[in-house]
Amino acid sequence: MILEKSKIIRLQDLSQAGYVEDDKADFVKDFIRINHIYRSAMQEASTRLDILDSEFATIYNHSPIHHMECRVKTLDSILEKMKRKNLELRIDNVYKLQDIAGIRVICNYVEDIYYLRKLLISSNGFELIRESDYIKRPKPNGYRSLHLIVSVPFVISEGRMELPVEIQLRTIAMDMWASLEHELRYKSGRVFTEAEAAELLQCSKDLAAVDEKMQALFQGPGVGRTSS
Ligand code: 0O2
Repeated sequence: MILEKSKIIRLQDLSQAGYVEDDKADFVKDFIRINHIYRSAMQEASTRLDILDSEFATIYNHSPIHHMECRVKTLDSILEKMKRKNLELRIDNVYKLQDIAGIRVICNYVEDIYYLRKLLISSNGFELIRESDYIKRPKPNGYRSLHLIVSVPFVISEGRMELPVEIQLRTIAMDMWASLEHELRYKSGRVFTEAEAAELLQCSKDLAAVDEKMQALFQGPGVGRTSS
């Protein structure tokens, strides 16, 4: 199942939202084009992941992907990130951000994440640009996921293009922690006390232990990924 969080952007939507004004006008028009091409790269990558998932399920009788969520970064979020990175408001600077198109792949088990990684980067045309393994080395706050930036080739009416897509792979347990931590931090604009931060870190460790136990249960004594 692929859930797409962002929708197709039209100039009239951005005009209504008050974006198409003075200094931002040219940038906003170019952004619509950019949104389309990144969406194409994202769809290409999510389709490839979906195919790999089905193939895996056919051979091993186990589907590694629980579900996927896709999004192209919103204009607000791009503007905020460019400001944070001190990038001038020019469209060529948008290409310096490598997470304009993003896919979150929620897997059943930790091992599924590394199987998918291997399948994805050995599949034709997809090149790994950058990797951050926050599963082997979780962030100090407890955040765990495998982040890949992959260069994705695709074809549109003007011809062949290649753009980076950020792929975040995580288990259901890792996703639970990240979603709730994000909800607590952003929605309520909360700054965690030391005790709360320690509690969140402990939750992450507990969930990592659950992931390990579920993986062991899945494999069971003598129950592996046998071909059906
Ligand atoms: P969104 O809307 O989720 O995309 P960057 O800051 O992006 O230049 P880098 O190294 O790419 O640097 O960032 P990082 O930290 O590897 O990964 C950024 C994304 O990972 C975030 O995207 C989150 O989706 C996720 N992430 C990273 N750390 C945490 C965390 O502590 N908690 C949660 N809940 N998610 C995290 P954005 O940019 O927040 O936006």
